[in-house]
Amino acid sequence: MTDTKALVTGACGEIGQALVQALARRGGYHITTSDLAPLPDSIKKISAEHVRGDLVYKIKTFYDYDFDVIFHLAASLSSKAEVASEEAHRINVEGTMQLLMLAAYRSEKYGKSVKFIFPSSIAAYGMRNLDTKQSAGRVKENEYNTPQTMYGCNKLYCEKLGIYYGKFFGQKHLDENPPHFLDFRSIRFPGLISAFTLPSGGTSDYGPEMLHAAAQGKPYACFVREDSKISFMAMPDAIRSLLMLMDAPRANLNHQVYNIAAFALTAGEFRDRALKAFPGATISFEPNPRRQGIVDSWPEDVDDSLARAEWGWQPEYDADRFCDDYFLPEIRKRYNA
Ligand code: AKB
Repeated sequence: MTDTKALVTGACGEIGQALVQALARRGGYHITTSDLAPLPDSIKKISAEHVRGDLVYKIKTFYDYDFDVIFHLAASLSSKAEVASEEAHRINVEGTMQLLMLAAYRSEKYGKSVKFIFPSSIAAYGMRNLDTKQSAGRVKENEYNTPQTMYGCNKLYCEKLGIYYGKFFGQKHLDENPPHFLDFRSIRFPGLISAFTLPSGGTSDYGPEMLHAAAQGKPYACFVREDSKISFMAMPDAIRSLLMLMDAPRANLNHQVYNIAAFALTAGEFRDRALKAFPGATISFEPNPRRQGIVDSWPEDVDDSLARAEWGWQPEYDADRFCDDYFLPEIRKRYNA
């Protein structure tokens, strides 16, 4: 059997590194990576080829490749996108658009649907104010689609673009013998926490930053209020969800965009967990108005019943298991804490 040909963009990021390692552990994948940065040691030996540079300008390179599946992870995250909005639009929207066109072209021309796996985000939601956020509870995919950030607008629009290229491109669905469309599948991720890498440029970063700082005995000033609440997930669950969605038979999927959830915590609850594990930790709260505004606009939690029903999603790590079975054992090894 020939290997599945996979492209992973944004391969040097947190999800990228963990995903490339997971594909290699599974075996049977020929992995091409792309990123602005050179490959880190963690995945250097796994990538068959690394295309370095801005996707918008590098896209021509990929027209000669025959990918079965594309994981398009490259993105400028929410906090960074607010200070460099034009650059964020280029990376998040134009880069995605170029790759969708490539996948749509190849799907149609070679009669084989390319799978396009797109990580969207809880940033696609926009809660009008704190009262709405608190009363909304677990939000469904089609509710509160009024993002208040550049990144959220980019993610929501790219979901729509993916659905367009996957179902309606050129309005050819009217044909009697429809051509092969690209197979677009997207997950709205909560904040992700890895024991091995640290995020940068995001707004949910306070969760992982606080825990990593506590483990290293470094003081941490959290940039959101203690009562700020959003949903989070352990990185291994996030990677498992991407693989599960890739593997799901198309016939089982009635939607293109799925929420997934694991545990929702306030920043204060993060602090309590950090102090329990590392009693000497120094954690303070010094809210930054811009980043606070972003977190206040995201829902407290999401309803992931569609993902559970259609492709069997279930997180392995709730807040306790995340701490006890994943994060703390790994982080203690890493920092000798
Ligand atoms: C961010 O904070 O920008 C990301 C996200 C929630 O999509 N981690």
